[in-house]
Amino acid sequence: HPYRVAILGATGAVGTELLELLEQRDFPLVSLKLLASARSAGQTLSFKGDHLPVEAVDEKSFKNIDLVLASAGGSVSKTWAPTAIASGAVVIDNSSAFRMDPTVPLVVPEVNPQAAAAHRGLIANPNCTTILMAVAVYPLHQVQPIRRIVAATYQSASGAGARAMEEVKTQAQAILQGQTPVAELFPYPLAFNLFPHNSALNEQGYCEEEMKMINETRKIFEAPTLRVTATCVRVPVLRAHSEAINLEFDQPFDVAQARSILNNAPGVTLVEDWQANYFPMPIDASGKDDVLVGRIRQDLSHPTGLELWLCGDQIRKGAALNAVQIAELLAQQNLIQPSIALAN
Ligand code: A2P
Ligand code: 11C
Repeated sequence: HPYRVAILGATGAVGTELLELLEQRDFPLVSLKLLASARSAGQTLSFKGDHLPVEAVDEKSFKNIDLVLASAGGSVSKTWAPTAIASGAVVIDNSSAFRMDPTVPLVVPEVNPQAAAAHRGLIANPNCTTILMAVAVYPLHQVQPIRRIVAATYQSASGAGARAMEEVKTQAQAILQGQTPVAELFPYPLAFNLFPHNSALNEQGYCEEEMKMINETRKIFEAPTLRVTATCVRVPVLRAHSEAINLEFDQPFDVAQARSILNNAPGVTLVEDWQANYFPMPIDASGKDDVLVGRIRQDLSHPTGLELWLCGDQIRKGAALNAVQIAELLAQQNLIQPSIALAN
């Protein structure tokens, strides 16, 4: 049963990756429509040897579309997802707009594939940093419930989109030429610098990115009282996010057992060469499907604590790949149907 698919935000960092993954993974489609803003209308993008036109999204864009992969930001999703669903499409949304809506499944296929079946025409793809952490931490949580997670992130420029990556390169060139770097998309120069994640701060001093890690992890794990705290930082890496994660359990967690669990966990590759001091790095994670995990060790400050380090391509597993995996899951279970969207 092949599907009529549309990508909303096709020209963006995640959109172009979606296109590549649909081709590589040979997703069952009969047609592919590329949608973006009016700025991009007339451009073409290549797919399976064809040059497909990019169209400006409008009211008629979702007619005769079965599946929409949306990655054009929260406000664009808020504007267009209802239109797409009303015309019978199932939407997989990469934005944060609907993630915490209790009627919307928030899915990481390695963690909670069962949640997808309850969709009412829309499934949310979690935040990238959250997905990477969930993939690495859930296999341990299944063996022994986690009591508390303390995370620190090192997030690449690509998390802010394709243009943000260009901005860092331009800043680096300026600095190397002895000029003053210009910050436009980011609030401050990122090249040869870093800063706490620049999303909006709440009254308690947490930024949105940190609150996403807290709230989305609880929803995905179906653990509403799980204690999670995070400090999110933007670093001058082009692609792939890194995270230092401290886990606290009720009972001591044997390090060898944790290593063996993660060595067999879906979506995880263990990268640990203790002799060579070689562990996951963003350059190794870039372009890879798996989350790279290493430096698994006993927390010396806590008898039931574990430390680990991970890197993951947040455009891929953190966004586009996770969305395509959700689409594959829906296709396998015959859950891409207008009847489902419209009946609810
Ligand atoms: P466009 O290239 O026409 O601006 P990124 O996350 O890399 O910045 O990409 C954002 C994606 O969302 C791009 O494909 C962008 O298209 C698209 N987009 C941004 N604003 C709109 C809009 N108002 N309507 C449709 N697509 C949009
Ligand atoms: C970043 N993770 O790296 C963010 C961007 O919730 O989808 C993506 C925000 C989101 O800045």
